[in-house]
Amino acid sequence: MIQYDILFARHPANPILSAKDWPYSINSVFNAGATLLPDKSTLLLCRVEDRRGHSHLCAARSVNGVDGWQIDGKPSLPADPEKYPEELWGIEDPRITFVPELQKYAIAYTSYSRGGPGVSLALTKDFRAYERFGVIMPPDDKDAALLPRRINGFWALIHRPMTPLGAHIWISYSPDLRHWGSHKLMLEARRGAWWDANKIGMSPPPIETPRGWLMIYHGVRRTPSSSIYRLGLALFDLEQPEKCLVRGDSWMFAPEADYERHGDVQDVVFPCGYTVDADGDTINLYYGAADSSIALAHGSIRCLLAWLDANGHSEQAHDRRQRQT
Ligand code: BMA
Repeated sequence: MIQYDILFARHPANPILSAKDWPYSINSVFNAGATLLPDKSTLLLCRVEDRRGHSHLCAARSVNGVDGWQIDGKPSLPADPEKYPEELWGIEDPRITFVPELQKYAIAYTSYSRGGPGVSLALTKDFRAYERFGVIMPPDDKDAALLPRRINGFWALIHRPMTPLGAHIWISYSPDLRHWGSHKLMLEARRGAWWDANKIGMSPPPIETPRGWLMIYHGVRRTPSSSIYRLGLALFDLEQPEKCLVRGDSWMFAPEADYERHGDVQDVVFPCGYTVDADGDTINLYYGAADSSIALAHGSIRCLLAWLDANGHSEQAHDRRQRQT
């Protein structure tokens, strides 16, 4: 008998996209950014790894977001190391945010440079032409997304720099999307035996709800044989997003299905995007499975918030408990 809440139900057609669906030769496709287009069709900007091991981004479009994908016949956003040397070893893990003020989609992605992964930014209106900003957060940094609107007049970027103390989630602010500062720690990896000890990162861009920014984040548990990538939830203040209101104790989604447990990298579920249905509640989460394919799971924003209330604590309460134990 299952004794835990199922917040995301896997689609029976999973995995919905894999290398065999691709119109050109690739190794694998996973970790896709997602958005709805003006005609309400779904666009996935997929991380595609070629048979050198380098990644590029390729757009796939579908009317129902499940099947009938129209996949670009060649890389939609290839790495361009001639102009952007930081893209030498490819570009990975895009997160898409539609920005109403700009009437453009912002794509934050990982550039794999000689110095490690950094965060790059591009804008697009149609996922055909892209305006590249280059690196906005130098290595070692990744797992980034732009918030869809300014906070107190400034653009806000969530990202995950590596520090000697661990891999924690930060937020930074900018007047123009190019110059970034006011860096603030947003969510810390826990320590010890926790499922999200030592290394966490934002997964898809946060979901704006009336109660706050709802974030799905990944926690990496290192085991003697490998790592397990699982997903948890946290809620942040709408106008002061570095302030965590509630954080879930346990993970709420983890590798269980065969396509999540086995592949190029075992035991990985890694969502970079979602769409929300017209009801404003149903969330369609697109996630990379075992760095080998793209899978889909459905949830409810209302249920995610209710689960946090029942299974979460404020960060202050958490700090207190850490001190007591
Ligand atoms: C992370 C990222 C993801 C990848 C995951 C598991 O660090 O690089 O792109 O899916 O590792 O390999």
